[in-house]
Amino acid sequence: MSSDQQQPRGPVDSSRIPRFAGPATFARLPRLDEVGRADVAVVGVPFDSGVSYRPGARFGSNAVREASRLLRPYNPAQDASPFALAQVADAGDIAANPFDIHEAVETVERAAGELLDTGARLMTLGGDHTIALPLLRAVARKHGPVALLHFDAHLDTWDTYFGAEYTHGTPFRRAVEEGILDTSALSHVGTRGPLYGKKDLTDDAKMGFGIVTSADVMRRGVDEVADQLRQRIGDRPLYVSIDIDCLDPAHAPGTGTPEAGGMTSRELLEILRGLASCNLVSADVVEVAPAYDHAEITSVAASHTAYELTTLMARRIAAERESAER
Ligand SMILES: [Mn+2]
Repeated sequence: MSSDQQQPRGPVDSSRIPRFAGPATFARLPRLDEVGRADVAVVGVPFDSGVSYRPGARFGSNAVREASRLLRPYNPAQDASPFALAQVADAGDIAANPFDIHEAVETVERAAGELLDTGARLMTLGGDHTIALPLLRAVARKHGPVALLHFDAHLDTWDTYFGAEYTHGTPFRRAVEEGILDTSALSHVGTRGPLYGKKDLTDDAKMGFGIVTSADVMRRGVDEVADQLRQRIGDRPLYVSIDIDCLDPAHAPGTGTPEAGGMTSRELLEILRGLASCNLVSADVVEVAPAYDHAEITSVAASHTAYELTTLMARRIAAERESAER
């Protein structure tokens, strides 16, 4: 870090103020308005009007913040201190209209775009999966079509529900139609569970998606899966969208559309750590619905997932800064 660069302001010191005291920003980090600007902005989108089954993900953003109180500043699995490598700050919530999905989608796109314009990468805490579409629109406006790694039990490339184009089961079909994804590098990971018909899969493949099912992860192992994903992504700008229902209900019961036979949280975290060289430009973790949770199992898993993603972004930011100074 060069001398003119201010040392990032890190989390509250938990040896002085207990972890369970004070307001719950993500990982006890400063708010964005306290630090002025951020390299990584953690932003909530408490919106769940796009769900097809159990509602409740509107409470996910703050549940993940609460569960993130126990995150510590050094990440040994990636040998990095993300909050020292880059300024990470909590940007609060985007206030999306719960009664008007079209207006909510516009609001999220605009607010995400404003944060991206400050130079921040986004670590978004949902909210239901509908929000991935406006987030991708904002990211693509900055980076062009992006590679997408989509962790989910479901494909989320269905066309419409009840005639509605914007739902939590349709964001990636809309994104392909809009040309905001790089269709040479699209992957679903953790896919499983019953579908409406085989056509769901053939339609999805036509859009360019590759599928790594949860059974593939178990059979091939996390290292091989991460290697293959990394090769497919290369150095393209990458967006990672994580529906917490990619995890087995044993690891994430608090979600809207659970499916048996999913990945463990250990497998998810290890695959993410295997993406260390990728150019992760922004990410989301969505579909945490705390009312169906037990003992914060789901929000703890989501907070650690967001922590690994934040670490990936902070490492990339530090590496880019270093190469620019050379
Ligand atoms: Mn989803």
